[in-house]
Amino acid sequence: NGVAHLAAVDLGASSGRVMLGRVEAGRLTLTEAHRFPNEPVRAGGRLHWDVLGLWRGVLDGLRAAGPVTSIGIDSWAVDYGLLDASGALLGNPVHYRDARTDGVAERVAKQLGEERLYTTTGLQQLPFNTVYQLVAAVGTPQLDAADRLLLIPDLIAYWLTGELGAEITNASTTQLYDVRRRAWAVDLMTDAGIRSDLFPPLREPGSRIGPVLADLALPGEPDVVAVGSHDTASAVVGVPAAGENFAYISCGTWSLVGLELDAPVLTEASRRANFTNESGVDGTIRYLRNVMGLWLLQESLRTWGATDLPDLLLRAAREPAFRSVVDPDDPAFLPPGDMPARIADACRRAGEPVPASPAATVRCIVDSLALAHRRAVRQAQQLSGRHVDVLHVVGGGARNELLCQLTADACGLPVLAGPVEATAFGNILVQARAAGILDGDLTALRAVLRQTQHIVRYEPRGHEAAWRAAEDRMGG
Ligand code: ADP
Ligand code: LRH
Repeated sequence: NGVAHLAAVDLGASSGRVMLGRVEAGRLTLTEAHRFPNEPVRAGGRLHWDVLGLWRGVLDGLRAAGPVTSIGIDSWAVDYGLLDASGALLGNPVHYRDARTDGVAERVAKQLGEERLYTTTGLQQLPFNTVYQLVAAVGTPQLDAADRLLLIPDLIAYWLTGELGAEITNASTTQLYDVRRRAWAVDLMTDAGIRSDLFPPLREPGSRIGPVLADLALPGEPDVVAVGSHDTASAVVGVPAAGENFAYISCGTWSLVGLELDAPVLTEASRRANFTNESGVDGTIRYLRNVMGLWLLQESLRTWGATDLPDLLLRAAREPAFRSVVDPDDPAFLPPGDMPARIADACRRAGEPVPASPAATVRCIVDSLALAHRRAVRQAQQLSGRHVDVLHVVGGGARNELLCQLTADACGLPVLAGPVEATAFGNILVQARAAGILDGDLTALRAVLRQTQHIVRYEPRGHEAAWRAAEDRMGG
């Protein structure tokens, strides 16, 4: 009857959701079938993901979604589960914010060479890249016993279908993937002391993974289809851009700030600025920087036991601008903990006034994030030679009016905010094209979103000199 139902499983660092997409006559609507919290668990001195809790949420969501033709899965990057030779999961996946990688990146980068790492993989140095997690685990009984490594969305796909594979957009975040050859970087693995036989064959977004196992008894006997399984890859597909000259911020737990390019930028200047070249859908490159993002706010709310974010943001909007600014990318902010205290410390160290209330702390976070967005948007343009005239903000942060307006002001660009669920949209769009229900390139897929999604526009209000002065105070 011309109506297709497709399910997107989207596991974010703060919540997981199963979204039901309905495609009819070139229009796409999305409804939430199920949402569940994603709360890390500390056990035996390690921070873990509750992967079985997430799996239960996925199954509950897929049952609630009803019969679908296909299912696509995406999640946060870099983390993995290990399987033994019988396919059993060995232990609980470790969270990328766990301390086991402390100091490892520096050591490995020195051993392998920072330039070689960058020109091979194109990846920014983040302490938790998969390569560093694996080097930290070398010699452990668990890694010795492992037969296969599956990144989180590939693990969920394995449990749904029994098929092993590694989808390329997420494989590209391991720092063990050759961005130009589009293949596993086997030499790097060997030189880092990591067994290359752990890694399953690569698969492309849009390829069919397999039918859902019958014993799961999901409605509609769906297939699982590979999508941009890195959530940021799907989010970028879900950016409702009209042309090429746009920048984006996928704004959730992280702010992923950058451009969509046709080819990686592997220059020395790009490496020094710590810009990443992650592989995207249709051979594109996500040229971006990780900015610490709304994690700063999430951890502050957790510390305060506060729940009313909209009210806090209203109060923050009435606080004076730029009273205190910090560099959000300070590594001190990476691990879980008392974020307001760390922000106060950072202010003290930099000679900035210490925020005296939760509203003042929130204002400091939002001002500082807007400044970090400005820095990254400008650097991305300089380093790539691509000029942009509009900035799309997608993800949960698109609901943060203060952040969107200040980001427009800081960047001197109009901000187009929404959709909040860009990742699920990008996931569904790639499935719909694989099923032959939609066709065309990314611009054509994005046109479907522009027809149906409510996008809020924020105009930049000027004050360039004040933003420049605040950026100087942020340092970094
Ligand atoms: P992730 O995929 O990393 O889990 P999301 O894209 O779901 O993240 O975004 C979550 C963030 O969205 C929250 O940390 C919060 O800051 C922001 N957010 C959610 N709801 C609102 C709201 N009503 N107003 C402002 N911000 C919101
Ligand atoms: C966002 C994200 C980001 C990665 C981080 C680990 O959810 O996938 O792109 O850098 O998580």
